[in-house]
Amino acid sequence: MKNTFLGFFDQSYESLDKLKEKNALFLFGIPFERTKDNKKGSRKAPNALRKKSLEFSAVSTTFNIYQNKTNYYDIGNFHPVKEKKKIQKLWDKALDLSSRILVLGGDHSITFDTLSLAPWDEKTAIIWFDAHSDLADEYPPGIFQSHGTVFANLKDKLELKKNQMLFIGGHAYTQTTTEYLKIQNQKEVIHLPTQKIFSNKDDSLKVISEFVSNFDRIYVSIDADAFDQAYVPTLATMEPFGLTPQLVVEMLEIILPKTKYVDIVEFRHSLLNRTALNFGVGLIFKILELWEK
Ligand SMILES: [Mn+2]
Repeated sequence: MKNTFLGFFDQSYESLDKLKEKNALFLFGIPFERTKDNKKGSRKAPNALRKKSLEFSAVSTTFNIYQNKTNYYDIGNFHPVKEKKKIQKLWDKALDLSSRILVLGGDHSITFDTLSLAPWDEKTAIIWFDAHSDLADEYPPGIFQSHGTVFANLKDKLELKKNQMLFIGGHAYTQTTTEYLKIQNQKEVIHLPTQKIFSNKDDSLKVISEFVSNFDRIYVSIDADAFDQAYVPTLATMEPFGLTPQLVVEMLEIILPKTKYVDIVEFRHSLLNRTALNFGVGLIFKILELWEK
């Protein structure tokens, strides 16, 4: 028996065919960590976030999940490789019902599993928040599919152009040199570094608005390490000098109206420190609130 995210209807994958109402939101988890060196617990996040959500009310002065026009469904968890066909069917269903998808990772490699099955054309773009660009060709050395190679893999497989890829929040001293070279001078993707957002917010928001205006459909991936370590102190790769939640909300306000998919990944917690989980749940409710506007 799974916990269902607060305010979501517990919908089994098997009964998905019966759904006919449009404007739904399908939430599902991918409790999966791909590479051995990174098996530090983000696979526990989908169920831990659901459980943590039960401590919230899902109602605030600006949002009430029980009075929204969206139909919220929690479809459960899927294995990204063994249950690929089910994830594909969820995309088909979302398209069919003009609906959105919200995914709980897992490590960042799961974004490749979900978005390589998504519908793409030249009016589709991806925006990711991350301390690192995740554009390595191999990470760790010899491994070609991991949390460090997601966007290099997606760019290759889907033949995405530079102007379809906006990377927000890079700043970490732990990224690889290959990654760094790829984002230097906006070489392979468009990059909005954290420091630029802090020092010139208005210009940065303008870059985002202009990017968004070029597309009909946007997919968003949020790595918890884009936020400053103070907000997510138990991550496998927590980083200092990261983004603040308020800045990310301001950026999401611009991005979310055209967004059909969001994933939040790498939300690792420990038994003694559940700050990241509490923050993750709050972030999810904030996303739902902004989607409702
Ligand atoms: Mn990442």
